[in-house]
Amino acid sequence: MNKSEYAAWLQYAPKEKNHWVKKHETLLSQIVVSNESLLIHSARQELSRGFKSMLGSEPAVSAESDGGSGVILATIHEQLPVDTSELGSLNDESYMIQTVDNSLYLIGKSEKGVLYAAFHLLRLIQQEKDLLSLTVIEAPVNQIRMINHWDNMDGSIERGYAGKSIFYKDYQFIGDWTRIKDYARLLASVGINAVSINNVNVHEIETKLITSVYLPDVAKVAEIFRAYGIKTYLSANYASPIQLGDLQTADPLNEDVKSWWKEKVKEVYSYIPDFGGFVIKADSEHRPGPFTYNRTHADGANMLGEALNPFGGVVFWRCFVYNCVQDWRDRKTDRARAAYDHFQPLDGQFLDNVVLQIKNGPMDFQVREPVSPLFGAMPKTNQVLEFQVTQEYTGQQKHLCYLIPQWKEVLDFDTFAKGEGSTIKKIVSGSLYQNTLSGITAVSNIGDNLNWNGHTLAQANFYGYGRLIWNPDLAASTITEEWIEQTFGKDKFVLEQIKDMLHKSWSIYEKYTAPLGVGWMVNPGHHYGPNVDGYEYDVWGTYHFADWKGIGVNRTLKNGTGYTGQYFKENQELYESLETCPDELILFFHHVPYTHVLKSGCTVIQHIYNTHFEGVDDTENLVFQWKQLEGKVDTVRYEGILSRLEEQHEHSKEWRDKINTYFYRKSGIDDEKQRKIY
Ligand code: GCV
Repeated sequence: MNKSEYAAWLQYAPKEKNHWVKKHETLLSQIVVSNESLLIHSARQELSRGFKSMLGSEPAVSAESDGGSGVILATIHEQLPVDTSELGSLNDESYMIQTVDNSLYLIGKSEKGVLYAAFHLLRLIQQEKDLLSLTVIEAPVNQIRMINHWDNMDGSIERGYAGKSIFYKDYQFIGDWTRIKDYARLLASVGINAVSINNVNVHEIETKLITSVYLPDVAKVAEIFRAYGIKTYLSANYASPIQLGDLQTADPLNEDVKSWWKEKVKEVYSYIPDFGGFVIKADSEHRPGPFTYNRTHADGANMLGEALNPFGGVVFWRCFVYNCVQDWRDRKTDRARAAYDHFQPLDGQFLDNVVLQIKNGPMDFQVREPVSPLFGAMPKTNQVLEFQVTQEYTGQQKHLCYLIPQWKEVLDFDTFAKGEGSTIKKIVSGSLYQNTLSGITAVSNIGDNLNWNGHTLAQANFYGYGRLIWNPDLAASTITEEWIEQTFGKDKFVLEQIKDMLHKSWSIYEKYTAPLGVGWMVNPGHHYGPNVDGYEYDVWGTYHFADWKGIGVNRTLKNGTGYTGQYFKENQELYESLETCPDELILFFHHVPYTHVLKSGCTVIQHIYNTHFEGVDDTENLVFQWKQLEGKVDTVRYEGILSRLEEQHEHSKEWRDKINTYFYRKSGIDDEKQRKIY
């Protein structure tokens, strides 16, 4: 087994006896821990493992310091020679790392803080940072930091590109608890504190996850995650009372339905006392929901909220609700409007333990979309933002597409909901409206491939997601450098090369795929590869409306679908006007002639040609850049990444030629530069 792929960023690579090691080896030779409770035990184990692997010898572990140098683990409740008052106003997951004399104190406000401090220290050691005069104070900005799995119990993963599920096979739990523990280590190391372990499309067998058939195994998984500070959640089938019980209805206002859920929740908690709650996809893409009974989403979510409330459980209610059987001839219905139209009028009607889960954009995780206008538009409702780490529409982990820059753009976006500065990151962290529950969730990109992510460089999206949602103000470059140094070591050239590749990869992917924010243009079903009209005459509401004169969706208030009207005034005006609408979203908001001149000075058609040629040159260059690292990265990872980059380069040509040819044939307009178009 190639350990380097599997270890991801927790490499703990053995160090040369260099200057840094000589300076720090005494400090790292002893761990002092007086109260080794569950999470502190995990922290201590991880430190012992890391120190041993990196420094070559197992650290001594004792309950009391012998007065010598060492790493001391404690919570603020212990007697300490450190002023911990700064943790007073911070939340329970906060911690400090402080050098005092010749020792290093890892102090958590709670046990969980100690665990996070331990992983922070391991990160610093991997990066060979100075530990002899350290003061760190950290608290997560977002309280909910979650991962959603779309794993099915047959072992498949909906939109999974890294093998099969690590949880299930043939409708059973696999029982490879070691792998799940290693997964928990990766999650905790970047501060993830919640995980839902099954697909939001809850099929027949998975509906039984909340029954005695599977709950003992769910409890085992929860036990592993618990030791790493992670709560376990399940996606539940809204129609469970019908499918599992003998009720004829799932009407949320029906007393029998309410009692059924209350009993069901009680049963779940009898197996898992700290169970997190349910993720619900209702009335979405043919899933059952309250609409069947003429009830609202507030009725449906609150009914589950009431059942979970006595146990402290939470309902994540997804807002991905739209008409998925649209007639393509109908130019009025606009899928982008749907979430806002369904949910915004319900503001203030949801219980405190209900959180609306909203995708970052109004459509579906395209390479470029505007930010969903629902954020900030429901001040009295808890909201979490949903990202997609799995690269469904961004190259399926065959193409390199580093998503941290994209997510940062989303988080920094100003909604103007409460005047200037009402950024998405303030809304989802709960600081703008003081919501009781808030944070960020995302669809996982891991599977049972040895390297977890299919593409080893896609590990950076997993790592970066956790780090970014812990603190959305972290610079993308900081996150990237941390990841590279931990994953590939401290070689400067390796660092610069990989960093450069990662940072331009989103833009490269955007160049050779669907242009100017219009999205889609993928093969239906599996969503890999170009197909300009793949969804054009279909039911999904994802159209580009290209004809011989122009392309794009008119979403203006003036004479389009009116979608721009869902934004606060500043953004409404920005998008409404062709003059001010940013180039990269022009076709999302406007239908324009191919000859329309962009702010860049290029016409739309020439932009399409240029970017598609450039994109392919860029993927060729990615291969070239990676080849410079031969001999500097171990062979298995070197070869694995090279073959993915080569595949990306080949496939980008397919994109270039199909898109360019399509638009050349539609428009009849020549490429100014006379390049080869078919
Ligand atoms: C889990 C998109 C994906 C579906 C996914 C859905 C969702 O439509 O293609 O696979 O279903 O989003 O987020 O519920």
